Order: sequence, then structure tokens, then C-alpha cells
Amino acid sequence: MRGGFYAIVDPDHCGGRSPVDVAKQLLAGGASVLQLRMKRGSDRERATVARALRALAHAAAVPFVVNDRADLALLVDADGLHLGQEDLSVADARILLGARQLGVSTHDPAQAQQAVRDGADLIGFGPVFDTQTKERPDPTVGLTALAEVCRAVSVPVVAIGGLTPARAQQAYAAGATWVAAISAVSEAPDVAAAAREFGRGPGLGGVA
Ligand code: 3NM
Repeated sequence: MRGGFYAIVDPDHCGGRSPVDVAKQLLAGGASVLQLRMKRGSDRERATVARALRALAHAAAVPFVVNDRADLALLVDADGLHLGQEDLSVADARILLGARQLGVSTHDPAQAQQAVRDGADLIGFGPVFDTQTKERPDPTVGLTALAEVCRAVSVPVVAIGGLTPARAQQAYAAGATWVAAISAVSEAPDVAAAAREFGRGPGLGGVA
């Protein structure tokens, strides 16, 4: 499974730049997945941004994932959908999205196991560290719980929440396939350079 940096574009956290410009830089920095997380704005704006990001991701041979919204994922023919605990169930999303990749955000080991039983293709697990980016984040889980979940589940895990380049290497070492970050990359002065720092380091058996 190709792993590495899982890039999430959140237009509210692009350091005053456009989400399209930030997405270009994330891909230039070697992101292995590109997700759009757009909590505010109109559906028309969401569709426009989603189409632009899908085109950029595909030009870079990277899968494009939509957060929360199955209708938007279908509309723009995304490669995957990422569901929160209050979004559609995996089973219902599967009816709409068929074989597309379905991810689920989980915040404790029980949720992680349940998401896998429900048929998720991958899970997010976090917040691993404290995050300022998410409104009302769940309690911070830490690296030990991340390692336990990575050992316990049969699908790849995306570590998320408060990740920095140094912490990213700890998350890979704990067993995460991907490491996701928003603020440490999309709000950095040099987005591509920051993204590059989130790649797997040497000795972890992964991709650059
Ligand atoms: N989901 P940053 S934490 C979007 O715990 C998101 O599922 C989380 O942003 C979870 O890298 C989080 O700036 C925010 O901390 C990640």
C-alpha cells in the first residue's frame, strides 16, 4: 500500500492563499492523497473547488478524496469519500459509491474496530496530538493508542491531529500508513517544502 503524506486542503486553513494554489504546492511536495475538507461556503463553491482539485490530483496521478459529502464525491467523480462519525454510515455510503475508497474518522479503539467491521477501506485515527484546527476535537489519543490501533485493525491507518514533521516520523514508526496534517503544511510559508518533510523518513520501509 502506497503511504506517506495524506494532504487535506481546508480553505479556512490555507494561510490566506487559494485552495487551488495550496493544492498545487501540496502535490509538488509529494502528497500521496489529496482530500478536500470544506466546512464553509456554498455547495456551488464546493463543487467548483472539488473539480479543480480532482483535476490537479489526477494530473499528478494522486487519488482525490472528498470529505463528508457523498453527493459531492459522486458529482465530481472522486476516487474516495472520507466520513466522520456523524456522516452517512459506511454501508449507506457504499450503496452510493460502490467500489470507491471509503475512509472513516475514528477517535478511540472501539470506533476504529467498528469502522473496519462496517467495511471501511481505511480509517483515520486521532487527534494523535492536540489540534487547533478542528472545532470541538475529540480527546487527544496519543502515540501509544495509535500504535495499538494500527496493530489491531486490518486496514491502513491515517494518523491525524497536531502532526509536525518530527511527529510524523513517530506516527509512521507507530504503524500509520499515512500521516495527515493541515496547519503544519497548508499554513506554512513554503507549502511544498513542508509537505516534503511529511514523507516517510529513511529506515521506515516506505516510499519517499
Ligand atoms: N480530524 P492539524 S484532527 C480534520 O481527530 C481533523 O479526526 C481530526 O489538523 C481527527 O493537522 C483534525 O492542523 C485536524 O492538527 C487536523
